[in-house]
Amino acid sequence: MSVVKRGAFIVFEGCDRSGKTTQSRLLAELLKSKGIATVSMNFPERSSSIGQVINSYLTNSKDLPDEVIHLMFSANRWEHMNQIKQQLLKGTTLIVDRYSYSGVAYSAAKGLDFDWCYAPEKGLLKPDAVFYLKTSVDSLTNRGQYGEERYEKVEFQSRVAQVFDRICYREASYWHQFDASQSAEDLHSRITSIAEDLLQKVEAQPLDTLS
Ligand code: Z5A
Repeated sequence: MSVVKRGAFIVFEGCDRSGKTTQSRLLAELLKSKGIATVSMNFPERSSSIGQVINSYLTNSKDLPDEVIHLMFSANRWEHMNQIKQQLLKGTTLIVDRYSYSGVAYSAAKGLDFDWCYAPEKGLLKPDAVFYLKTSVDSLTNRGQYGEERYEKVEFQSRVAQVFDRICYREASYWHQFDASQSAEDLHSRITSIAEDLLQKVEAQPLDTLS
């Protein structure tokens, strides 16, 4: 009897315009071109009713207390957990653009308590790897469409970057930090070599949860 090998759960994190969407797309395209079942997702997932409230908040058409929007971002992940688990267990690799760590980084940067921010994430599926794209916030402001959404202000993004660094230290065992100022092509080839090793490594491992 053949045993189904599970897919890998890969997350991209970093400040706005650090290249997460670009690198997620390049990695997903590469894996698919090699015949590896791959699905891309991003958080917030804006199509659900919770996601639509988050979208209104991010585009500045709705105001909510910091605690409320934090819990809505988390609920948006929880509402997709079964779907994510099923995909992984049937052998599909998931490439996810932002996850719990963005939730913690943006809310703690507003001044909410770091541990309070982590609490609702506990029990969610833990990624096998997080690819953290890091560079100076100043260099990111020159990239396309910076400044259109609520959080895209330099001072705020600098605080977000500090919290991401703290999370990277806390979660060091499965975080991989990359210099996001290098070319998209160079980043892609570095990320690919880690991702390909990972796919083989995790296929027989049980899924884990955030703690
Ligand atoms: N948020 C939260 O508060 N709580 C949560 O729990 C979650 C999120 C999950 C949603 O943003 C917002 O929600 C976000 C955090 C908050 N804050 N804001 N604002 P989003 O995820 O929808 O944002 P995004 O659409 O993914 O975009 P982004 O993060 O701003 O960008 P990116 O994905 O990191 O970068 P990109 O789209 O790949 O590239 C940006 C530009 O740079 C583009 O013109 C590229 O061509 C260029 N680029 C990309 N790579 C390079 C390199 N290597 N060199 C030069 N130029 C490059």
